[in-house]
Amino acid sequence: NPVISRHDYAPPAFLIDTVDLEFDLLADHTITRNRMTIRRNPDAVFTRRLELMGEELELLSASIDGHACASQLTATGLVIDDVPETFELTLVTACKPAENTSLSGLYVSNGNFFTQCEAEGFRKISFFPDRPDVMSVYTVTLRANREAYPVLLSNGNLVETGMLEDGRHFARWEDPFRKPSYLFALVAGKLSCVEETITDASGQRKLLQVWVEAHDLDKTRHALDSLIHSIRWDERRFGLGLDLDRFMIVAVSDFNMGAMENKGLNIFNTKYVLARPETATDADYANIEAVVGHEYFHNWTGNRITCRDWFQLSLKEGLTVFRDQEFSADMAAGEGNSGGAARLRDTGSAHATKRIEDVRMLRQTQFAEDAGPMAHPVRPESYQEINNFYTVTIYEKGGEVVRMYQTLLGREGFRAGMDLYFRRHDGQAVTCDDFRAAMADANQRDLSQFERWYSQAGTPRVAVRGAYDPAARTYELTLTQSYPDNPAIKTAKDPLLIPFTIGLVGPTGTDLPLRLDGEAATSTPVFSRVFELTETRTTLRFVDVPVEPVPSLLRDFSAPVVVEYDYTDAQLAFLLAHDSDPFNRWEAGQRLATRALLAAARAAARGATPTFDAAVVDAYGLVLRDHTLAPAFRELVLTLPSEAYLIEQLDVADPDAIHRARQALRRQLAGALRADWLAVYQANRLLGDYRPTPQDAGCRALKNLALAYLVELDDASEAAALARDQYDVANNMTDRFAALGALVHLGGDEARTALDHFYRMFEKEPLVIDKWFALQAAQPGRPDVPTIGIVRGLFAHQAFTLRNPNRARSLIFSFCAANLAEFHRPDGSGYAFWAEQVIALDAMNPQVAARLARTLERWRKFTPALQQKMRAALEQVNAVVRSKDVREIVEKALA
Ligand code: B3K
Ligand code: ZN
Repeated sequence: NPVISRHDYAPPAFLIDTVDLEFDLLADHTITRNRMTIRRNPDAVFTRRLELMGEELELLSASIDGHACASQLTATGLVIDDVPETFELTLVTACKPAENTSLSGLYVSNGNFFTQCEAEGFRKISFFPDRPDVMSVYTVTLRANREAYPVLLSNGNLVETGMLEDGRHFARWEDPFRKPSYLFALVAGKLSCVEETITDASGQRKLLQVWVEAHDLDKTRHALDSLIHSIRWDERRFGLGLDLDRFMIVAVSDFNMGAMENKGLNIFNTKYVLARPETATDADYANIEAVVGHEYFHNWTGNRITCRDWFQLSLKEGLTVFRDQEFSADMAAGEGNSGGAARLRDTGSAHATKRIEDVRMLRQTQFAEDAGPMAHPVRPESYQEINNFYTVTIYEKGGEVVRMYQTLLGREGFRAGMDLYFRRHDGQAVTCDDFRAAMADANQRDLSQFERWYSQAGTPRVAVRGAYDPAARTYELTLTQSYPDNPAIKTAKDPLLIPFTIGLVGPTGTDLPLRLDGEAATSTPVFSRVFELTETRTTLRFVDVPVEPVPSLLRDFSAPVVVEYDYTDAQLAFLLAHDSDPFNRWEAGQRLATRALLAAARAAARGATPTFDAAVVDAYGLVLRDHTLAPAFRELVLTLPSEAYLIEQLDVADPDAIHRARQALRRQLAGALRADWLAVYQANRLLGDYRPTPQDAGCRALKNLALAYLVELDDASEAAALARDQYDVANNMTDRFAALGALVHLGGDEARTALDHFYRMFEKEPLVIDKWFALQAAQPGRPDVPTIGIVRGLFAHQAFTLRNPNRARSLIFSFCAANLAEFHRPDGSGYAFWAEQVIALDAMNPQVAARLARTLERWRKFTPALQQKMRAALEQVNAVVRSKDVREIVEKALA
């Protein structure tokens, strides 16, 4: 594969001011006429050679200013020599949407047309300088048979519609805003919509639509509400409004990722649109709100200001992730609704709940990525296939980097930086440096060191030591930054500017006032402070400290780093019970459990029975019984660190030992706290209609966690009865699916009966059938029935297809990525299955194949016996792989 390097960036030789596209849509042969007004770019190296990118296109004609012109097809596109300074180029091409299984470019799903252009899909639609720094004004005319394709949509505003001969019709759309080709979209087919007109903050009427297949109309309300909330939130929080007369969301069931922010015409995976209580879980409701928000927020952070090149991807993705996280947190805290005081009481903990969920996911996935062969900086130095770089580093670590500006500059300072960013760059394609400069200039701050967060890969460690001097009443914290070894990382390891929030907790559990040596005493004491670490080693000397404190470090996870501090179990139990920072309360519990689980896993790997001392159980028991804590928070604390997270904490991981250790602790917690679990289960049953509010969702989560613990008991008959009853009476998918999960965990005839019942009940709901596949693929194996047998059986099920990414993910990814003990069975059966599926997908849909390929990239983490089998599977794939997507992943893994 050729390597694309950031340092090779050069401005485009030609600029395209307008693009006029006409489509004659036919599933097996679509004709596209593309008329572009082009001029030479004065800021680029002079050339008369126009080079356009194109893939899988048939060129029917090319003309300049109305005259046919010579052109040469190359491996990557089309070249036209001796072009004038300014000219109009018209290209007519054909493509084959029905044969397009990659779901990139123009394709057909359930008989309807859809497009996906980011990152490089537009070149499958027409020859074009398909790069984000070429921004043009688009006019789009769609022509198609009216009966088969009654709805014709594209970006911007609808300006004309009408009938044509032969039962065809047309629609013309104009997008007044300049945009890069990756934001182009069209949709055509049999779709219905719900719509609502709202008045925005400036008093203008805006038409909002959610388009779905007719039978899904009853599942659109939540997405539409989420869109309205997103619009209101961006007006309030950032003063940013909707800039088009209409905004459309379209749902499609065949989609490679979550959703796409095409200007005015967002295209979504159905999974992030469709919801009604009977079919969608609380998590689905929350995800829909988050993704609708994310794509809507892109309209300013991504579309109005876009990326100069794909190395700057985090400029829009990290920023937009940060924005959607803040939106979800505010919504959870009741700020989205004119909601009453009752909701607002919970504000602090609702924000913390969201933060914990986000950090948990960051640490489990991004920290792992940063420690493996695909490690890259937030602004990568090179790539082979850009689609492989839509990573958790670009998105989630990028989001943390944006959050750190806010932590360093304060909310108002951050807002000033955002305002300046829009004043300077609206309508432009810019870089991460431009964003940092806006933040620095708006706040008169030197943020040059902060650049390292963009250029250096790897997860920093901050080792902390504390020393109390009772005579001097001082407490000294020494913080030392470093990077762990990862041979895949070639970037510098210079000290970072780390915002590090600290509190000191006194023996009664309250925070002590913070004053550094040399600072004047203030009348209003501060109990939590952001310190800026800039050197390899920083010493903070606190004065007037009356007693030895327990340090509460990196409160609210103020930077994406690993903190190393030698807490005793007693100190962790103390912080879990008292820390005023809810994030660190949760963190203390996780540290306590992680330490116990790792010790138990090491024992299990040696063949010993894992045991746990009472400290963990007692600490968890206190939280379980603490009714002053929000249920959602208790559920998070009482959920043990995941197997994937634990694997990352070990030098040599044995997934089976980790699984057995974690199961042993679950069983011990179940048995020791049985009465409490039962009480919590009963106390958190909700009566009445389903509401997807964070409060209700928290109760359901805690209740269902209780059920999951109770089915671990040796005598699970009581739990089985609860699960059966819950399954039967549930008025929502969260409860029904949790009960089904409990029954499947118990196994036997009851599990089979429930699974059959569930399948029949939801046969016509593909998203629910995905859950049905996923649940079975993720179930623990039994000695006589390894899960791989079940997975292979389901692979042959009539409802299974590799073509639909959601379905492929539900079965294959749930097994390979979410059922680690079974996937890593010592016989290598999981790896053989993995190799088969990567190879099959590689020929069909390289993006999905490459994602699956990544589930084996951490192979060097495991025991030698497993490593050897994984390497063999990787080599097997490497020998036959065709796409550059999978090749890049597998080669880097083996390197
Ligand atoms: N920008 C798209 C992702 C495109 C992925 C291309 N492989 C969705 C999003 O981040 O909002
Ligand atoms: Zn995005």
